[in-house]
Amino acid sequence: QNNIISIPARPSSFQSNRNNIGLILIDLQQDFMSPEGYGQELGNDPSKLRHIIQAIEAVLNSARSAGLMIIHTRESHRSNLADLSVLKASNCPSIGVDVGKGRMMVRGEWGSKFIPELAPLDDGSETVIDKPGKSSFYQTDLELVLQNAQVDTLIVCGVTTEVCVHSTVRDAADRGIKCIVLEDCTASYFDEFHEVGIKMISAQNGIFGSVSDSRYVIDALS
Ligand code: TIU
Repeated sequence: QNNIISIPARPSSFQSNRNNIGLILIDLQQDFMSPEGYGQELGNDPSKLRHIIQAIEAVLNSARSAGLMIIHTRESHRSNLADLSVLKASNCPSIGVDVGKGRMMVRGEWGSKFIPELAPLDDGSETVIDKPGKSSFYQTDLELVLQNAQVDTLIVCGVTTEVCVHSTVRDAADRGIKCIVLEDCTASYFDEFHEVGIKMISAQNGIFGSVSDSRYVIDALS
């Protein structure tokens, strides 16, 4: 197996040793992806996000076969909400509230569970990051985990493009971690935010990272 892989992307294609590449799946949890979760409580239509599930499944399977490090994040809080800032509590009053399916955005509750199609393997080999903020790096050990594995490049899938995907990718760029965001594996409740959010990543010579597509990654890993 050739360890050097090449992924077509914009603004420029990317070459790296597969041992230094990880796959990160951002917040593919019931609260955002399913009816009666937190996203819907915010006034959004969760079905707007579901068209990406199949493409992410294909990328996940191919990353597993290729032996890439796999990271799953979920935006969620402690049961006593001790990690919920006063500002977030005030902007998002439904966090911690049960409107039928359990307390929204709370660890261990239904909303914080991964959707079954994209759940981590049962054997504990994949890294799960519980995060209280929008960036996957904020108050988590993600940077340590990546450093230990010598992963300096992330293939990025998940929701939502302009919120947790953007916060994570911007934060990664400042830390010197390269992100390749898959356009067909990220989504927003707002079509125009997805479109412009993707454009913003690769603009200005890839100011926050690169943009690619699931089929290129699957081809490169196979
Ligand atoms: N509201 C919204 O679009 N997103 C979030 O609150 N979190 C994530 O993007 N995961």
